[in-house]
Amino acid sequence: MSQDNSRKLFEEARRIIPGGVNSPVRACRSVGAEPLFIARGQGARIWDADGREYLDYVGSWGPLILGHAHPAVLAALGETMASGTSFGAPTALECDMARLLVDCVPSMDMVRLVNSGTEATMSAIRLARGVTGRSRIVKFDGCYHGHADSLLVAAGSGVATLGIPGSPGVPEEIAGLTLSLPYNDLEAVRAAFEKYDGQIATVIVEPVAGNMGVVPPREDFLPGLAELTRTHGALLIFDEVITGFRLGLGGAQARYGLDPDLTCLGKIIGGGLPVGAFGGKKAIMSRLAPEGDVYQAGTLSGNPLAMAAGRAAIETLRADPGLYDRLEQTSAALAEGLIERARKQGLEVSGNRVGSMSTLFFNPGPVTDYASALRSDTTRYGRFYRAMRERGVYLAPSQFEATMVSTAHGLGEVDQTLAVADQIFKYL
Ligand code: KE4
Repeated sequence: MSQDNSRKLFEEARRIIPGGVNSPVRACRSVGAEPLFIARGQGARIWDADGREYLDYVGSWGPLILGHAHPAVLAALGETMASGTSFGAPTALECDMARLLVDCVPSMDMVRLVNSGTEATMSAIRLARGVTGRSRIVKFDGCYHGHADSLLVAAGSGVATLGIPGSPGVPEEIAGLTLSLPYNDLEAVRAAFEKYDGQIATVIVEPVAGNMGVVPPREDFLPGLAELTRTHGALLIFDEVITGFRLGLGGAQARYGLDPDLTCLGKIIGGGLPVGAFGGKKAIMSRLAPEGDVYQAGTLSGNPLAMAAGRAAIETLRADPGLYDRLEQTSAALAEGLIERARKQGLEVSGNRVGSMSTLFFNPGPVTDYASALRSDTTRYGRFYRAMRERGVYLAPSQFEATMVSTAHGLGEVDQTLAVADQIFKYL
């Protein structure tokens, strides 16, 4: 079938929106394709502007753990918008959402709502710097925490070498305050604290990495970060924008039994509407204005529509005790099925999965950090992406993202996906 409408829309978009998209990865450049313009979604499926149907494994990059247009979310939005869309004043909905988050996320005593994951991590970093009086921060290669200047930093030339700007426009003075270290490398973190002792405000980490493809933490990694930050008077920030409510109601911190000082959330907690949140211990969060002196603000923070959609999504997740087990089964069937079929055709692949987030790497593996992830055959991934999309399966347009399964996907969708992949692996 033609893709005339998507192509026409893309031509129009490129004249008035940089690259024709409002977020770079959507341009599909790394997989040698043009973006599809999506017209609608329902459950596990989306339809493009030319009416073609796809099984969707992007899920809006994570928010749609319940699938598209979930009835509970739509009902909550309809009911709420009838009373108006924004007031710039506190609402009971914000108390409901804050209560849900502090009840579900073990480390949270208090929480502040914002409008994106970037705002959440940027604000958490500022709070950690304000509370500790220190300026340096530690992040990890391959982890993405949004596009705030301090976090758009590439690794320095060697381990424990100060960061270099990851983008034009990020001043060296800012990038130079960030250390980017290899994920899963506790020795590198230990060395950084020894070299910059007393200067590091915080370590921010994706407790399960999702932005270099899925990379789980080594067993000692997260507990080691907790111990090192505690010993050196730095704060530990878990960026759970992806893993929050994805890996369970308590996210990765509940799954691995850790107690970070601050946690950043996003995606799922907005039910598909713009949202972010950061929260943690009362003694830390109380330093935020207007109670404290660390400034942070937002016109639409706690927006009623995002709160209503997020509350409906979280309450739906909480109401079904078997939900995460079913997600686990569906995701395991998909991830293991893809690896098995690819290897049967002689392809060198490996895979990582935690809960309902997984990545098939065109890489013999194991993929344990960014350096090993970068050894993947991204050209072959591009061929895989394009062939799957032509046959109605919509994957992330990058080897370095996560395949997201929703509650709307079942073993029927998995079988359909594996049958398509099987045909493609034969000639990939
Ligand atoms: P946003 O500002 O895009 O809402 O969130 C930034 C962010 C923070 N932390 C983590 C762990 C994240 O994964 C993200 C954003 N995720 C990417 C995809 N992996 C968003 C996709 C995009 O940039 O268009």
